[in-house]
Amino acid sequence: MTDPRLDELTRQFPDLKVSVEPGDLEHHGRDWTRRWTPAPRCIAWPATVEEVQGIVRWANRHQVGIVPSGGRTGLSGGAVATDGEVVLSLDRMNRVLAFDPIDRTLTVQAGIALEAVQGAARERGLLYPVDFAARGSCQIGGNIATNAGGIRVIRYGNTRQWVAGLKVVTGTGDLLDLNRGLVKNASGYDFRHLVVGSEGTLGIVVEATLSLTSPPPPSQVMLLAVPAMDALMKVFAEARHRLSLEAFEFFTDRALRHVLAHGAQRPFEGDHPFYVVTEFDAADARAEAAALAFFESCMDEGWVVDGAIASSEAQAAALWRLREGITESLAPHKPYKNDISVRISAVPAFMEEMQQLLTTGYPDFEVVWFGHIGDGNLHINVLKPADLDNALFVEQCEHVTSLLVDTLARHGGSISAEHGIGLVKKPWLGSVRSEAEITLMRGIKAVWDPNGIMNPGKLL
Ligand code: 2HG
Ligand code: ZN
Repeated sequence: MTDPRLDELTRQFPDLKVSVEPGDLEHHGRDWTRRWTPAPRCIAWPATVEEVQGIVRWANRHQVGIVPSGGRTGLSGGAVATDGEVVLSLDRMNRVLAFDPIDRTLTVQAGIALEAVQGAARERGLLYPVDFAARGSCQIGGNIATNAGGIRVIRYGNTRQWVAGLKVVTGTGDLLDLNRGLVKNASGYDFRHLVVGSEGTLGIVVEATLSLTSPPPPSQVMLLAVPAMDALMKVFAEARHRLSLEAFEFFTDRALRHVLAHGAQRPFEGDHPFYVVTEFDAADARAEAAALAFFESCMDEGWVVDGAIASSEAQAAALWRLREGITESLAPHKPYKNDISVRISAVPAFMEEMQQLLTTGYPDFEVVWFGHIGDGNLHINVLKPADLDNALFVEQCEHVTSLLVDTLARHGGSISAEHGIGLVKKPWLGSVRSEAEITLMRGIKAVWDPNGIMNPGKLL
């Protein structure tokens, strides 16, 4: 180490793993956005809560920023370190600490991968139901920091709903033990919910007690071809009415084209403008008959023109891949991502307006729509033409975002449904949160993190 301040830290915590290797700085200094050049001071991998507290206190003494870091699968620049920060990686704090079958809770360290949480719940005959494509790499601490949503929100809600307790190291280095797994706790402000979705700006989640639930009955996965945008929500209403839904996702033909080019299997012969992947309970013959009746009624109405139902786990996985593989298949095109939401009832009118806005706003760019339409959450990815400079591309896209926020505001929507504000959506926070709210946020931040060392520059 050549930095005397870092020497002080490693002297105080001899077991703390720290790296200043250029490869580590680059790898751990960025997330999936790839828009910023990583330039952290060092990467630190604490293994204990005491080490996390030590790093925070050291950072306060030296006025050094800390970027809490999980699996860095984020899409809003929330885990990017560009300015001499310490990246505090939770990678080594990845254990299951406790399971309580009566409370039906699993206590884990923050650096455990979502998939490992799901597996630990499954081994105990239970379900941790939050789920999305990055499950293998993202970490529960990051899920909590962004209140991650995903593909089963329609039934199970967002991450917030499953957090029964949290241990958090604040920006001053204090350790808070929040809610302790209680089902009922009417003792004032619930800081647990303040930390969920705070994007690492208030403190570092080091431990979480997660609620688990009973696994759902056997399910079926269906893929539907939908001929027009205005039919999508009609199919949704019908599905919600007739079936017990676990997921209802949509994507366009363009999205399909990219996933197929990425190795997925074509589901039907014909091409269709829109597709829906839906999963629903199908425990018995009655439920299967309901599924068939749903499909037939959508066909009769002309809202659906083709369909496939998975008859094995492998087929179900293949249908899900068409939806879950989209982000990865688009990544080489350096997409500009919109992650927006409106109330479910506002989706049809909003989509119509959006389509017009995007057609005029992006006459030359390829625009790919997909997402959790059953939650009112659309992912609109704009692909960068290969010959266009990235900064120029982002500038043009941001101009359209400025128009989009007006449409969103008129429909009472949000500029970020589930990816967070981070760096990417910061210029538009004021379009979805009032001045009074933002002033309160700043005040809260100042109390939790008086020296402004926690994830500096993100969110606010
Ligand atoms: C998804 O729903 C993720 O697949 C990523 O939230 C969305 O790539 C995106 O824009
Ligand atoms: Zn999503």
